[in-house]
Amino acid sequence: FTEKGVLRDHYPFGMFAVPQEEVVRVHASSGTTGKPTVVGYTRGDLEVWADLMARALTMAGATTSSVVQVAYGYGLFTGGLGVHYGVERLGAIAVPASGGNTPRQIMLMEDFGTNILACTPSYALYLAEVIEEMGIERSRLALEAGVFGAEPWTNQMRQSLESRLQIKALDIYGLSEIMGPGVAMECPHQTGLHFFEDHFLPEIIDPDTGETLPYGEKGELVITTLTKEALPMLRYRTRDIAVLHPEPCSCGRTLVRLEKILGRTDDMVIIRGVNVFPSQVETVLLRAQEVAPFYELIIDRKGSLDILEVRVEVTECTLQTAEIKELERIRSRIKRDLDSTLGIAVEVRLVEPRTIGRTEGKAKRVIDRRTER
Ligand code: DLL
Repeated sequence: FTEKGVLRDHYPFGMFAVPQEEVVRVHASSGTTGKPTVVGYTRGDLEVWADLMARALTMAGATTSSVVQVAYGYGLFTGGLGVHYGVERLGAIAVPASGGNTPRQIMLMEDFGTNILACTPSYALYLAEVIEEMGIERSRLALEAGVFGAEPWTNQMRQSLESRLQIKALDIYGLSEIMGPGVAMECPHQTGLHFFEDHFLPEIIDPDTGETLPYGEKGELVITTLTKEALPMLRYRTRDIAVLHPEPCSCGRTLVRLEKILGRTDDMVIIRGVNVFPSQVETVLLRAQEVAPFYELIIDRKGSLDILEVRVEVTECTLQTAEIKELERIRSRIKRDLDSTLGIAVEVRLVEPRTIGRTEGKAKRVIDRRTER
């Protein structure tokens, strides 16, 4: 296996497999501690990347007449430039909005007739909220599909985004170490992400033993690049938890399908010995009509006991109509639902609308106070 640490150990360019003259671009992902992880591309790598991103956008329905607003961050992050060159390769119009300045994003969407929005699902949710607040009628927008990725999101979040934005919300997967966005992409049938096996070989392993698992079993995704030049990877351990399905999709594609990523092994929190993924919490919260999909998990320690508190915003409508007794009923119903889904007792706190931070990029939903001390 190749582990993430190897790139850090050979920071910045030590793992490049070609002479430096052949490298034409670098990207980097911000590590939580210290130096970032740096990745490099030859001209050939950038060609393949643009092709694969064009393929991914085509799966979302983009054509040469589409307008694609790229609201992933431009810069060292692979999201912005990665998607951007795919849009140009396809021949659609790229709107390099980058992340942030939300009212302006919405103005561009309306004025340019944006058909496809590419950003993180948490930013899409924030955009949806601001569109509603600005009172913009949906008929003034030409949005058809969203190409959402870079962080885990659940099918419940998909339903929420699809109904609020009235679009088809599709999942795109990728990681800097392998390329960036465009390693796997969902088609409108939404039965898993088609893994671009002509360039990347996926495997699922048991993260504890390293043993390869058969199709259909849940484990850590491991990827080998087949065509990368500057930074080839052999059996790279992504730390993402997923399942692969070999049956062809009803869209006709035969590429193996990656089930929606459950989360990262490093995002998994262990509370009193039980493994909890933020996505499991999201699934439960989004079933409740009275709360908004803005939430965070706060982990703390009382004495020797770990406590998980889930904070979730109530909707404006709930706040205006529900009495205190009713709010308490909502809270305890959500708590019961979380307790039984997660298998541990959690504390639930309902908070006022707009009190949980919004994000323009990847959401940070877990606050671990145990490590902050
Ligand atoms: O997030 C590349 C990307 C950009 C993908 C835009 C999709 C769209 P990194 O910053 O290196 O690269 O982070 C990679 O993000 O290992 C996963 O844990 C997570 N991730 C990426 N896409 C998804 C997804 C980009 N669709 C890490 N679902 C990966 C769940 C995702 N997690």
